[in-house]
Order: sequence, then structure tokens, then C-alpha cells
Amino acid sequence: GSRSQWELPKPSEKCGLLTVTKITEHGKKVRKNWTSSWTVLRGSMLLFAKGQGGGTSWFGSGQSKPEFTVDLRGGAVDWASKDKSSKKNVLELKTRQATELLIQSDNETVINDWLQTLQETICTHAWE
Ligand code: I3S
Repeated sequence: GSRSQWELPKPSEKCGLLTVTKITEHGKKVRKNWTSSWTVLRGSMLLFAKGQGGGTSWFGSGQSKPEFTVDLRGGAVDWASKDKSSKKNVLELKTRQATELLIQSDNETVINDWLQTLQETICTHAWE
């Protein structure tokens, strides 16, 4: 059957390869470690697995579970300020657990899509 106009693609499910680093963990500043990460949005959870050899899928990456996971509920995301990184297209994600991540892609369309999806997800789950 075809999609009705009400069945929009779910922003709660998205995946892709992004460049990611933590900058704060539970309120403590940590050293940057930019890593290519296979990133999966599932509901309000954002899952990261180490990307390998530029692979474009989770499958075949030899990774059976995510390396780390953040809960987007009560979090915030926006463009990172220039002092956070010299890279272009960087998002700053703050979680309620006081973990801060920088998320980057050289592809402007990709990063714009992620910003929109993450913001929508945070809104959608605002009162949970
Ligand atoms: O915020 P910083 O300290 O300038 O971040 C850079 C460092 O993490 C650097 O690694 P070292 O800690 O080994 O110096 C990274 O290679 C850089 O990529 C970091 O800066 P950018 O501007 O790329 O986020």
C-alpha cells in the first residue's frame, strides 16, 4: 500500500556515519577524541558504534552493540560555537546527564538533517 499523508517518515529512526567526540562526561571535561561513528537514532536514544573503514552500515562492522548511548530526553542541540572546534558543520549536543558531544559531518546536507531530526526528537519526547 502507499503511504497516506499522515504517515510521514519517522524522525525517531535515522542512521548514518558521523564524526563524533565527547567533550564532557557527567559534568567533567574530557579530552577530545574525534572518531568516525556509525550513529543510530532509535526513539529518544542515540546510539554510537565505531565506524570502520568508511563502511556505511552497521552490518559487517563486527560491532555487536553500540559503544555508547545517550538519552536525548531533556537534552539540547544546536550549532557549536566557533570556540568549541575549528571544524565546520559541528553540532553541540547536551544531555540531561551532563554529557556533551560534538557531532560533525563535512556534508552540509547531512548535518542539517541531523540537527533537524535531533531537535524534533527532543521536542517530541519533551514531557517524558
Ligand atoms: O579543543 P582542542 O583541544 O583544540 O581540540 C583539538 C585536539 O583535541 C586535537 O587533539 P590533541 O588533543 O591530540 O591535540 C585534535 O586533533 C583536534 O582535532 C581538536 O580540535 P578541533 O578543532 O578539530 O575540534
